[in-house]
Amino acid sequence: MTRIFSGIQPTGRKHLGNYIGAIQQYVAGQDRGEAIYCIVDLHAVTVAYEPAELRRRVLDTTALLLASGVDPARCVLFRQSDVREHSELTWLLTSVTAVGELNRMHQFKSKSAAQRELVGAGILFYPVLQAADVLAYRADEVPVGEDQREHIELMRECARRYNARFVPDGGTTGLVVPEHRIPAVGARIMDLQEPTRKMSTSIGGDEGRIYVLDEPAAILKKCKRAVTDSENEIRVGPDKPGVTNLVDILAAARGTSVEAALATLADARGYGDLKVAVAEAVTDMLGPVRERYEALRADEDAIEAALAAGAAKAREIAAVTLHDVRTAMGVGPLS
Ligand code: AQP
Repeated sequence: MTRIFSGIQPTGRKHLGNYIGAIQQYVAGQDRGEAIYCIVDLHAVTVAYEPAELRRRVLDTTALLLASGVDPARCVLFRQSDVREHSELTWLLTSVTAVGELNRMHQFKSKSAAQRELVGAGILFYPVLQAADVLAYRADEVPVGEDQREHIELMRECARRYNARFVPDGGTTGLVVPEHRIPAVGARIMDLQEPTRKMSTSIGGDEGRIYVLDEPAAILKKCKRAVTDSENEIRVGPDKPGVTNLVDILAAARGTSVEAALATLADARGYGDLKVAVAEAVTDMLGPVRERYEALRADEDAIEAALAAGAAKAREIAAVTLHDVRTAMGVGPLS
């Protein structure tokens, strides 16, 4: 059975890009294979943060996943720091990771430039931790948005190098080289105010991003104010980033192709109609999530219990990989 792994940060409020690029795929993954999802609190400490807020955000993000349809009965859902094997494997994988590759990562460049006081080494090592997250489970597939392509390529290279160096006979104790799985539509949702840049948690203002928990009125307002162009012609293409983004969002929210979404707009009177259609489709998609969220978030004991049960299952899998890696690398006694 295909093993699927993905991690999501407990930072900030999740936006439409996170929902379409990642969370929707998590829900679908539960029907396609053995799905393992984790809230990556160790990744969140690589930039400035508040400890009490981090703990709260983990619960927020877990409740959001549950409200979206991630079901602990059908997947393994846990908090990254509860499974110590991630940290240990990160260190071991540094032996097969080139510092030059880490230096070249776009996210490292942009996030280190954005730090005001301290550029922590964690920003540089972030992709190694991400590699350890996935490789610890010998996952076949990683459902994430287009922006993670570079990081997935790096983890694939880590796994290949590890196998070549430490499991040269190609035996079953090696690491699995995972595949990147990006959604057919909506792999890169753009900012509504600056449609040449991806919708992001850390860059841009609230008016450019729709939050998963936004009320319908806020969604409509943001869609109506979305930046388009002066043509009033509904078509997609690189010369029309604003309209292309809106049509992409419409297609992803309705679960159709871009062509099908465009066909339904044949009678539209212009961008006004397009924007209202987008707002309606997004509201229909996110409304049920928002309605379920409050009740789920209120029961912190239930969230913690679900995370603890998930961590126990995750640890069982990761411990086997760590045993193999330690043995192959000559770390610790033979067992
Ligand atoms: N604009 C996007 N379109 C499609 N997918 C996206 N993702 C992020 N932005 C878009 C996908 O969302 C997942 C969750 O990412 P995360 O919460 O773990 O990480 P993040 O990097 O903090 O989220 P952001 O919004 O991308 O924050 P910034 O811009 O601050 O780094 C990932 O699978 C990602 O591909």
